[in-house]
Amino acid sequence: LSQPEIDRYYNGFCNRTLWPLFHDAIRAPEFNHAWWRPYVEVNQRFAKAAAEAAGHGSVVWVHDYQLLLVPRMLREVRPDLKIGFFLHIPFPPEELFSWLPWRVDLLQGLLGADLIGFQTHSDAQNFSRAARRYTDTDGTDTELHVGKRTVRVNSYPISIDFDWFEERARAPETLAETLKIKAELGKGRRVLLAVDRLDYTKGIDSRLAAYELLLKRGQISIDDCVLVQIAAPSREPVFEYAEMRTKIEQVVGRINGEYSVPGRVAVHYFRRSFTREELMPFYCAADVMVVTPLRDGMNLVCKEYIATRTAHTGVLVLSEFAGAASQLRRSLLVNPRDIEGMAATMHNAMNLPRQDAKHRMAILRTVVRRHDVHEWAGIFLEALRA
Ligand code: ADQ
Repeated sequence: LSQPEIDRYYNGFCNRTLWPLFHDAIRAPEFNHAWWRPYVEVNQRFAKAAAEAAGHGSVVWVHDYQLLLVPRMLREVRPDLKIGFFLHIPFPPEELFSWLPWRVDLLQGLLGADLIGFQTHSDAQNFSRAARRYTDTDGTDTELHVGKRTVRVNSYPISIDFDWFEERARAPETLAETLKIKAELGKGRRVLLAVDRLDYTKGIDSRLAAYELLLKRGQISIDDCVLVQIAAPSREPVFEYAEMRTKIEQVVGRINGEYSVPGRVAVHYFRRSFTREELMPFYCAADVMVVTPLRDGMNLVCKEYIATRTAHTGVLVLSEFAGAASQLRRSLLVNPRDIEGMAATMHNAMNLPRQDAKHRMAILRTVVRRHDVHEWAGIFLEALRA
């Protein structure tokens, strides 16, 4: 991609129009007509490359909101292909989707696929409703008729490589690193952990506010707990991201300014990328994992945490607005817009009776182990080939 394409296609249409709109319009989406042409052109480039690479009658699997037009473009030149599409982010309800000046083009783009997969049942339903409303498609929520073709629509909740995380959690080097991190964070302090891309959908500021409230009320003290926030830099050229970063860093500064003492900070904040291997000992050291997005397609961080809990210890606090919430019912579910409620649940998580915590974690582990990423890919591709 050229720099103007990165500005208009990627930072513009993908990340200032589609991303906020598809995440409940948490930030106001921009509808800039100068971004549409580059979006079409880049999608055309991907479609052309795929058309050239794919063998006769083969399967092509297109991923995510950056390529919504590719299925149709590809079908026009290669009707012999089996085309699948998977959306990693939520599909918005009709009331929001209808804001898009290009709504018909985007729906028709997707309807070029044979099978369209979403993270959750309600995402799939939102799409089918929008397709029936704005295109001349009819059918049910799971089968749409487009001319003589049938397009299947379903939910396929994405997952992780459970075995990799579990094995890695048991590795001696991870155990050694975990003990080291625990000692450095302070013996006897319970560790609350949060791991996100620095994105306004992830609810980082609300989580910090809830933690600050607990400190302020004296319900917790820095002697008995510490919050570790790992935040990977993301989409920095986009204004809303830079703005959010400043805000979060101010809040972290304020909390630490107020509550830290020499050798004991209230919030450890890391704004850099960690590899999977580097994240492991943090997952293993965490007594409570706090995953509180305002909206998230699925969220894999919570599943990774669960996979590392080989002794069934640890408690997951999870937002109701993460796709993962519909699978992980035994986590402690929170509404991230309810700071009081979230503070209460975080407090509860830190004090959950051991037996209750173990019971919940055992069930969560069964779910993630059974529904891992291999199952996800297998089921989707099998359905596509059928
Ligand atoms: P993301 O919004 O990027 O993905 P998420 O699922 O939480 O969100 O994370 C994806 C991967 O990034 C995970 O493996 C995680 O460990 C890693 N990651 C996150 N923060 C990190 C950090 N600070 N440092 C290092 N690694 C970090 C989109 C959707 C999600 C959906 C995924 C997959 O927004 O809802 O779950 O795609 O479909």
